[in-house]
Amino acid sequence: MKDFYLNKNYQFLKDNNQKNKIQFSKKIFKSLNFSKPGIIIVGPYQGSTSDLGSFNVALEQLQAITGWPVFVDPVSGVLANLRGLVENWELILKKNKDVIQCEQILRLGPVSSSNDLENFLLNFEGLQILVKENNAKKLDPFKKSLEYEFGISNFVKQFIGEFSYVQKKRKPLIKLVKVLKSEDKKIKEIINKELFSNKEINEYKIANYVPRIWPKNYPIMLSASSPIRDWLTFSENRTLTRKCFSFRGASGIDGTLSLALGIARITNPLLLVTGDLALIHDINGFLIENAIDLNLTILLINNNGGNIFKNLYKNNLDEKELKKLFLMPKSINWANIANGYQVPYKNVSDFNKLRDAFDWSLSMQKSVIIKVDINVENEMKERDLILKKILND
Ligand SMILES: Cc1ncc(C[n+]2csc(CCOP(=O)(O)OP(=O)(O)O)c2C)c(N)n1
Repeated sequence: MKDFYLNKNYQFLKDNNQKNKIQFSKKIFKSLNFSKPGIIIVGPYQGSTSDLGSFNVALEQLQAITGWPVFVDPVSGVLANLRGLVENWELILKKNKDVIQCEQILRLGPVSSSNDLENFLLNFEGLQILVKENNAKKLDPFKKSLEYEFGISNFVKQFIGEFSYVQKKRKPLIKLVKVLKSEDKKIKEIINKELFSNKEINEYKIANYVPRIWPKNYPIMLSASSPIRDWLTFSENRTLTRKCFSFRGASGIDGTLSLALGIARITNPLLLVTGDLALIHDINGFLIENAIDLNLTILLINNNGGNIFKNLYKNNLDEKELKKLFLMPKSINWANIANGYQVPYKNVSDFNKLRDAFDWSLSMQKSVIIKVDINVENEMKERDLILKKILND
């Protein structure tokens, strides 16, 4: 009797749900107007690895028939040769989001970890459509979008089916791309000039420089906290030539080393870029079977604690509160820690030496730690300076 009712309930819900979904999809298709300007924003890729190829094919088709600009996350899985990519899109949003004149946004996947993007999406008055890779859960934290859960490949298939031949033809890039590319170029010039005016290592410089010197088809994993945010702001899409991994949100900083070691078992040589708290939190990952023999280079950004909070909360908390609650600085002897786990270790103080250290680690073909110490005061000063230059240009 109980089974009968459960079964009946389930059937009932399923039918109704499916009907709603079909109607909803049609509503989505009708609301978008591909002959008007729009943008495509791609967040971290959450689909299955085996679907990544078709994901990129569908995205390429969508871009071709719209001519829209594309903003992508470092871990979006998008290929570097996609037409319409804007490199410094987050800095453009920070500088002047009003250059983005359009009434529709097509979003793929979750929102990237960017306050500027969040503000932009929150205040955007036009239509937002969010395409999820086979994910039935609500994904839009701002609740401003229509969500489509069957993935971009199905979205494009259904869409193209509804289109006339003329609408399906490849379009030239829309005017907005030109506007954004010219902003992009100005920012690029400042980054190139300022970033390498001295050889001192800073965190935001790492985000721009490391993907230039780590071979461009070798994978990278970015830990949560500053690395994923800095790479979004400063890496200028240089992660897109390779596989790039990260995890964020609820997963936080736990399991950083273990995840990197797991990835390195499948694809290597892998570079893990991590903060000091994230690495120490999961340092026992080295005790997992043959971990130290895996081909993993760990770039340890030692800024003595959770420095992200200094950037996020510098206006909300005083120094003492910040230190006690968030920075949690530790006196760690990293050479001894590395030695304890039998992991080769190097401390590096400038970008030339970092390049040499990568060569050294690649020749080792084992887990190694390369530590760079960050002068936090200097980092914050230089970061403010370069941002000012970009925003006032
Ligand atoms: C398991 C877990 N605990 C706590 C947090 C909160 N948290 C977010 S970032 C962060 C600091 C990370 O510090 P670090 O790895 O040194 O990177 P940095 O902030 O210096 O870039 C902390 C503690 C979290 N995300 N996950």
